[in-house]
Amino acid sequence: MSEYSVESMSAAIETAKEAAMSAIKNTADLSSLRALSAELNKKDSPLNSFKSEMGNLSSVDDKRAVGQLLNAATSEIAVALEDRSIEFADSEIAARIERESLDLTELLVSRRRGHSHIVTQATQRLEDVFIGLGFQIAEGPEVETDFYNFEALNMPKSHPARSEFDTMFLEYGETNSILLRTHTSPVQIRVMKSWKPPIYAIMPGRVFRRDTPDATHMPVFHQIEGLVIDRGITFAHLAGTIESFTKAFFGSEFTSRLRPSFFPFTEPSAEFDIRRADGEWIELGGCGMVHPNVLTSGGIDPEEFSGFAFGFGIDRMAKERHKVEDIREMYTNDLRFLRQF
Ligand code: FA5
Repeated sequence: MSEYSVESMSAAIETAKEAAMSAIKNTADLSSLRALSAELNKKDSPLNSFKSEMGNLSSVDDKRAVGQLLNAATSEIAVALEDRSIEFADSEIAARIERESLDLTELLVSRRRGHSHIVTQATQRLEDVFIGLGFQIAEGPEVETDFYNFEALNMPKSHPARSEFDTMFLEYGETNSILLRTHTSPVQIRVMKSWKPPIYAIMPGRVFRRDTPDATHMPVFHQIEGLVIDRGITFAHLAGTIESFTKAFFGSEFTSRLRPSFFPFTEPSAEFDIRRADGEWIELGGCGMVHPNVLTSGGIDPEEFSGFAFGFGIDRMAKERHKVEDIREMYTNDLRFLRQF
């Protein structure tokens, strides 16, 4: 058999075709398929080189037979290249859909944002209202000395009013000299000692008493103290300030009244009540004209200056504003309760 017989060329064409077909099958991606396609279509590729070798066959019939075989192999390879390229395009589209798909039913767990407790909210609102009326904010320590909590507020050791403020003493220094403050009034003295009149101050903070918890009492609660010291301050200024505050904080349907009362550190003294839209009166705090002895304790000359002071229970204000039945509910840390506000 000569080198260029129909049989030998057919076998070689078949081998070259099989090699091309398996190379096409093994391509990993579109770019390697493109490179392989360029390789197979090169002039000197194994299959293409058979075209020139065909000329060496002796008979026309042999040339025709090998030519048909070559055309069939070439078109089979072209079809395989096309099919493989469609396969790559399809899987590329599928991967892209997978990559870019948006699941609109997916629930993202977002972090829940907390908010301030209603007593903090009330304190901040009170501060805003009083700042609007021209007051400045001051603060004092929760652990106080007997001097600031009682003595300087015209309550000497034997004063019966001290029993109303029975509190927790700390085992520190002289016996019964350091205590958890029973009201925010000691901050009045601290402000008088460090500021110069005219003084328009509010002093919010936490206070402590040996009170048994009930619907309107807590052993730890919050007050906001007010202090005004200036020349020519009268009880009318006190009443006017309290009425403007009531309307600004609770709304225009609320009104206030002052009832005669007694505090050792104010003279005259009054209780401050507000009237709700349903006609009920609620006690919110005490107030009065600053006692001359208190002005003196604070280093202010009572002959030159006069002033008024007030102290409100913030917890009770928050309770009223949000119509909470029982003050204890605000401190049980029940999220179902707290999330309402
Ligand atoms: C005082 O504490 C005075 N320092 C107020 C004052 C300041 C008078 C300046 C004059 C001049 P009283 O003990 O009444 O006063 O308390 C004031 C307010 O705190 C009460 O009206 C009430 O709203 C609130 N309060 C008192 N005890 C409790 C308690 N256990 N729980 C919640 N709120 C309370």
